[in-house]
Amino acid sequence: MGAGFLIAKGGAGSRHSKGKDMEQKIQPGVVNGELSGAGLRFGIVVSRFNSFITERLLAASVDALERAGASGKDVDVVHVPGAFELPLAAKKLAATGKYDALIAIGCVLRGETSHYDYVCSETSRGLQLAQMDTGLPIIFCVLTCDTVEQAIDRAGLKGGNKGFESGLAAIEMARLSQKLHGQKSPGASAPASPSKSSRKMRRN
Ligand code: INI
Repeated sequence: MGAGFLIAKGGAGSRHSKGKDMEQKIQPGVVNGELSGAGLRFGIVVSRFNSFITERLLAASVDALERAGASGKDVDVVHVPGAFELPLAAKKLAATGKYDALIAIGCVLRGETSHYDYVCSETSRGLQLAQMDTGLPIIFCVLTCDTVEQAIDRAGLKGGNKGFESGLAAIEMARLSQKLHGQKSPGASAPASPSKSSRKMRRN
């Protein structure tokens, strides 16, 4: 259902403006991804580094998927050593064409050196690149925290659980992708040929 907007034809002060009589209601189309996980397939890539946090995020993520109707048999979990390895594993999973969305789970804690900055920036950049290259939604569930207390808060304590949020985001993006796939204006001309990655990811 579209939200209503009032459009004043001619604009205020225009010589065509005839006040309220000229106001016209239009209903823009709004596209949302529903939160129903039934029948969807998910891949979760999770880092072992700081596993006392990442395993809590993982449990909440799976919980969200299952509560929204996804089946356990449709959820695969892949472990990697650390956050830095998440992008490559995610990209390889995406290339299988088996999944409707992926979730990348990690926890990077600031140390005394600049290592943290490299891991954070390359992990986020790599995951975004993998998502854009493959066209498959990849949910970013990587905590980047200054302290372990901040991470604990976001893995089931004061700040809720970012893992649960990531499960819901994966479902929403999977459903939205299904809807947006192939949508084009009736007047638009077809692209010359679909890219290799979009051909690979095409589903019914
Ligand atoms: N990996 C993490 O997932 N979290 C961290 O906090 C972290 N720190 O601080 O070093 C970390 N480092 C390992 C990195 O992700 C790679 O696994 C490693 O460099 C091997 O490529």
